[in-house]
Parts: sequence; C-alpha cells; structure tokens
Amino acid sequence: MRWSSKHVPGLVVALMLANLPAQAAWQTTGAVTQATRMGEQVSFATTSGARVAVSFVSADAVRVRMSAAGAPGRDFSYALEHGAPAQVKLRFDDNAERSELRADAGNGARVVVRKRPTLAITIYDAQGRVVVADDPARPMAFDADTGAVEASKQRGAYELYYGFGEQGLPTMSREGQFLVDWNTDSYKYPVGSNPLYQTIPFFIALRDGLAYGLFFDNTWRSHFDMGKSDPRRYAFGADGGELNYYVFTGGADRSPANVLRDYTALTGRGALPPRWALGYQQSRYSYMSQAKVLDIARTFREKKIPADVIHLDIDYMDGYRVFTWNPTTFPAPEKMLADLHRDGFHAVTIVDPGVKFDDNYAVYRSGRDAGIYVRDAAGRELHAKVWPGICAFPDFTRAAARAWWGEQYRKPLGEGVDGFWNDMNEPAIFTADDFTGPQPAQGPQKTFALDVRHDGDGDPGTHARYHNVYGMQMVRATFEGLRQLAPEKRPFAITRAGYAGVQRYAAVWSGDNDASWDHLALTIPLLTNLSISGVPFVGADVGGFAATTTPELYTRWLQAAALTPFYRTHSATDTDPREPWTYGGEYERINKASIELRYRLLPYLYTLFAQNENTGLPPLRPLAFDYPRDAGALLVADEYLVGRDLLVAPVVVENQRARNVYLPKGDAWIDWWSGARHEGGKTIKVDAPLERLPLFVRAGAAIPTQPVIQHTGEMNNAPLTIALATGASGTSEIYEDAGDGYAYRRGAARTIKVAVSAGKVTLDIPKSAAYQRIAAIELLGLEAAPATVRIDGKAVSDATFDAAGKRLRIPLANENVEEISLVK
Ligand code: MIG
Repeated sequence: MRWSSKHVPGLVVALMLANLPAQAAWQTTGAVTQATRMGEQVSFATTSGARVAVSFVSADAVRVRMSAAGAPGRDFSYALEHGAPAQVKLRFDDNAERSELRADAGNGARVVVRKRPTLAITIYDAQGRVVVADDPARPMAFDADTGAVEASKQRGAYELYYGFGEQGLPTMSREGQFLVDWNTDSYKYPVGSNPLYQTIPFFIALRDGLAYGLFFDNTWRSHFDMGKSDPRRYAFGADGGELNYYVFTGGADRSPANVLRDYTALTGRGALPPRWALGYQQSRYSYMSQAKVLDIARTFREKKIPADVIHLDIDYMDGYRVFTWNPTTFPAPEKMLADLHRDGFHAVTIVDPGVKFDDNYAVYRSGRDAGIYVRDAAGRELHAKVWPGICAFPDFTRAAARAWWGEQYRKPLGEGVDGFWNDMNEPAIFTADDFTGPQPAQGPQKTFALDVRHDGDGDPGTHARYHNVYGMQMVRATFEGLRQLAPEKRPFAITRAGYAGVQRYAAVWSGDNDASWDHLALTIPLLTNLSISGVPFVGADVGGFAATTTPELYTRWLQAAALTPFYRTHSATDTDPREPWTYGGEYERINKASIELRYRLLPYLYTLFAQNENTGLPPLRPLAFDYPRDAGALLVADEYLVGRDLLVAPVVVENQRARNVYLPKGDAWIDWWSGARHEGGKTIKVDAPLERLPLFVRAGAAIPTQPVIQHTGEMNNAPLTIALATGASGTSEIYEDAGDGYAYRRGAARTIKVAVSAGKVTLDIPKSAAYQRIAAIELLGLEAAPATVRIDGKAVSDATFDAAGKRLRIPLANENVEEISLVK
C-alpha cells in the first residue's frame, strides 16, 4: 500500500519546513515475512524490506523499533540514562497470522503483532484491555527517499494527552493539536506557540481514567498530530532516523504516576538539587556592575525579603567572552562573590555556547587546539554571529568537547561562582549578515545550517539529526564538569534547551516569556506539562521577561509562582527595574509575603525533590496527574498541585479579587488560611484579594513548614512545624538531610513518618541532632479547641488555638513523641 504525503497533512507541514520534496513516496512496512526471536527481542522482516523489533524493557514497558533500511543502526540514545535500554526475558508465540509477546515475569503487558496485510501492533495491559493499537489504515510507514518515518495509533473517542515537554499552549491537554519538536529560540513567544526551546517527545494519555505513556525517542525534527487531522487517530513521526518508541502501560493500576515512574526509570530522574537552589532567585538582564549586584543583595537583607540566589546575565563578561569577567565593571569578582556568600547569597552566571572567534582569547585558542568545535559541511570550523560577534561552537555531541567544556568551569568555580545558567543552546545564532528577509523570530535562519556536522558520540551526522540534543549535551557537559571539579557539591545548572532526559543535568526555565496576563496564565499548563514530562525542576521568569510588567501583574505572578520549583524574577534589558520592592507600599509588602510563604513551605518542596529522585514523581503536577478518574479535574488549567497534598489556585486574571476553585473528588481539602473544610468534587468560590494566594491542603496530609528565614543557610537552626490537615486519615513522610553534598546517598538523612487518624497523630521521628528539629505540630481545620491534648498519654497545657484560622498549635518540648491525641 502506498499513499502520497498530501494525504498526511501533518507530514506535509513537517517536510516543507525541512525543505524536502513535498511529493515524497510513503510506504508501509507491508506484511511480515518472517518473525525471528533474537535473544530477548523479536525481529520482524517485512515485504518492504523494513525490519521491526519488539522487546520489553520492563513487564509494563514495550519497545518498538522500525528500521526502514532493514539492518538497525547503532542502538544508542542520548535520552536514556544508560545509553541503551535493558531487555527483560520474553515469552513468544507465533503462528501464520500473528505473533504474541509477553514479558516472562507474567502479569504485565502483552503485545500482539498482526502479520497481514501489513504489520500492525496492539498492546494490552495485564487485565487484557487494549492500551493502544496501530491504526490499520495508517500503520508504520516510511519514505525511503527522504528518510522520514511515521506511525499512527487509534484514538479513543475521548482520549486526553499530557506532557510533550515544553509547549506554549494554554490548554492542559494536548488533544486536537499538531505539535512540532525542533528546539527554537522564540523571543516573546505568543500564547499558542510551538515549537519552543525543548524537545521531549513523550506524553501520558488518559482514556476512561486509565493511563498509558508513549515516548518517541528520535532526535530529528519530529511531530505529533494528536487527532488534529483526524480525530480517530493520532500520528507521530520524524524527518529521519528510526521509528523507535516505547509504550508504558501504567502497571497494575494504569496510573499516570506509574507511567512517569517507568519513563523516568529509562530516561533518569532529576537529582536532588542543593537546598539553596530552592530558595528565591533574583535576576536581571543585566545587573551591570559588581556594585549593583552587591547593592541588590544588600537591599534584600535590609528589607528582610528572603532570597538565596542572584543571577549574572551576559554583561558580567568581557566582550561576552565566556569564562571571563569585564575588568571595568566587575574588577574584583572574587571579592564580590565572597561578600555575597557572607550575606548568605549564592551566585549563578550565564554561559552561552558561542566562544568568541578571537586569536587573543585563550579559551577560544584552547578549544581550537583541542579540535572540539563544530565543523560545517565543507569541514571548516563553523562560524556564526552571536553576542560576542563571530563565534565558534563546541560540538557537545563529542565526548572530548564535553570534557573540555566541563574543565572550563574550574576558573569560575574557584572564584566562587555557585551555579551556571546555560542559555542560547537550541543553538540560537543571529541571522547572517547577508540575510535580507524579515528578521525571523524563529526558524532555520536562527540556528546552524542543517548540513553542519556533529560527532554524535561516534555516530557522525548532520545538524538536522543532532540539533535537538545540542543544548542537552551542553548542559550535560556543564553538569559532569561540575560533578568532577567539586565532587562534594550538588551541581546547579539551568538550561533553556533540552531533549528527553535533560532532567538528569539541569533545571529548565521557559525562556523569553512576555509580561502579560496571558503569559502568567500560560505558566500553569506549560510548567505542569513539562514537569510530568520527567523534568521536575521547572520555572518561568516571574513578571514575564520581554516587557515592563505592571505592579499588579508582577505581584500576582510572584504569588502564583511561589510554589513552583524554580522561583526566579528575571527581566529583559529594555524593561523597567523589577525587584520585589520596585513598586513599594502594599505591593512590596505582598511580594515579601509571597516569598515568605515560599520559605515557610520550603521543607515540603525539599521533601518532594527527595521523593522525585526515588520515584520520578515531580513536585509540580496538573490535577489530572493525581486524579485521572475525576472528569472534573482533567482539563483544569488554572490550578496546580504541589506534590499530592497542596493545591494552588492562583489568580492569573487582572483585577480579579475572587475566583472559582475546583477541588478534586475523593479527598477533602482544608483552606490553608481559614481552615475551612471543603469536600472535593465541586467548584467553590474563594476570596482572593491581592494579598491572597488561594491554597488548600488535602485532609490527612502532613506538611513540614519552617519559620520565615532570610535564606536557606539559616535552615539548620530553624525548627520545623508539621502542619496536619485533619478530617481524614493519611500517612506522610518528611525528608531531611544536610542540604548539599552526597552524604545522603550514604545514609546521612532522616525520614520522619506521620500518620493522622481520627483524634490521633502518630509520629515516628528517628532521633538525630543533625537536622532541623521538630518543634511543633499544627492541626488545621479544627472547629473548636479540644478539651485536652495529650502527648504520649500526658496532658499538656501549652497548646494554643487560633479560632480564625481553625488551627491548633502544639509545641513539642523534644522529639521523644510518638502519639498525640485530642480529647473533645
Ligand atoms: O539573546 O542573556 O532567554 O533569559 O536574559 C538573548 C540575555 C539572550 C536569552 C535568555 C534571557 C537572557 C538573554 N538571552
């Protein structure tokens, strides 16, 4: 069977963008001519000459790999933590019509491969339900002339899709969308934009409350047509490479959490960041001098607005030469950094990939001598213009280039810089001088030519093939360099571009957003979907990068973002100053309170990051992630969950002073501020004056909090209060460690267990003086003070009840507490 690409609208778009002939000839794999077991995979030969291999990477995860040319290429992936996936033992049954594969462990997924008229795959879960099936009208196909590949799957009547990394779309689910993956520098991107800076070709589907996931591991320009061309199917494909994908069936309970656990088992999990990186961060393009940087830092301390990090954008450099300082405006960087450290600040500097082409510049010469720069199609060192003028660019897909790059951090690290911000790594370049068309916001003129060469770690290829991994490999080089240079510190790197698996190396911020209410609203679907694409450490520039914000917008944004993982104000060079105190008066007071709320809840965020390392579950989640069976929760795009237990419903609309909040079904929710209890499964209206962030705790949850501190360096001496939401039973864990370094991996950490049930709290506090002391319990949502509070059977008299907040505070004299009971 053949069809021309004009019947596949998505492909037409993708092919034209890549300047390939629109009249390419597509063919399907055709019928299976032979099914051969080869170790723990089954290889299917087909009439088209293509080969399809099916294997299991776990009992609940299936891998499908189609090589159009027949012989499969090197089995290597930048996305996978261990380069190539494991294969679990198979059971294989075969007859003339179909093959059937199961993981030998049983009790997992099952794959049926229909052999005629053309190969088609159906995947079932352990209960025998169809998870996902090839669309027999459009099964796997390829174009032998161009190298393009595509597959189509049948769509359920109502099937929603989450994830896809970073998308500028305002809806929570991505059904009905056509998405392109091509890392793109997109200044001031309009709402609705796609593609943006990151490529994460992974999604979680929900149908009838049951989840599965699909990861298309292909680094070429790729696309997903999620029912836009035809609601009965979705399709994914790429301009080249193999049709190599994984289906995660979601385990026994078919949950999004299981899908993400299995996806991150493959692509890695965000390592626990240093605790200071969870503090508030202040940035500006640029703080122009060392004096200004110190002045900003001092103002935070004077005004007692908590902050941990200050960012230095490109103007700290000498003519934008990476790894240098401007000798006039930053004459004594070590002194500046020491001063910052003394005041409890950490400093992050920006580092771009472009190395100024300048024979008098030692970094450039050293890279040239090491032979690590990207070469053009003719084999010459690639030169393109960016901030420093003409630059050369390390080929981060070459191990030697990564090692060289990693080594460059020795100098700034020695000077006292604490973290690094990798920008422009899509890669983004300025348009060539001879380019006369309209200045494009994005597109091929703003990156390397597609025929530029990359090493591909021993599998050389063009930029068309490796573009999407360039930024990820840059920040990998940064992360690995820092690990080596300072093995007892946790690296903190931020990246703008990335590919699936980028979470192993860096936090991600959403680039050049705009100072508009629409963009504030966009942060929720954008960041939560990115987060459940395996990237836990995410954030957006607070206030909107590209323009001057208004006092109200900035205040609401700082408030809305207070519990997002990466919390940083940043603004562009031509905008008005933007610090929490810029607008003074009431705005300053509220901004301070927003940041203080962040610090009070920081022990909870930190616990969530520790859990992420073990489970792949991210701190930031859309409601659908935890409530996939609650129809009312699935499309909510203006609320987010922080872990399982906090629900945030920020105001993202100008002049709004009250809003509707949907509370998910199956749990009860306690208003953080008033203590009022609400049953889930309905929408309530809450007051939201400018100073109020609507915030709810799940009944039965235990949230660790701390007093307001000025920076995380003060945490060790800050006692914890455990806030317990009453009215349901539940168990929680609280994680504590040194806040930096790797001793926690050798057991230097403690996990406190808390169980709440009717009238009783049970605590399991491993004894240790090394961590923040548990100093009090607060019970939220109590209608009245109890007559008696007993700690381990003994009545205490120092409990205090705040009737307006329905909060009972019970101080603990020491940590030798096992049970607290309330007597009415
Ligand atoms: O061409 O370093 O997204 O955060 O302030 C602009 C200057 C380069 C883009 C980043 C932005 C940063 C800016 N950079």
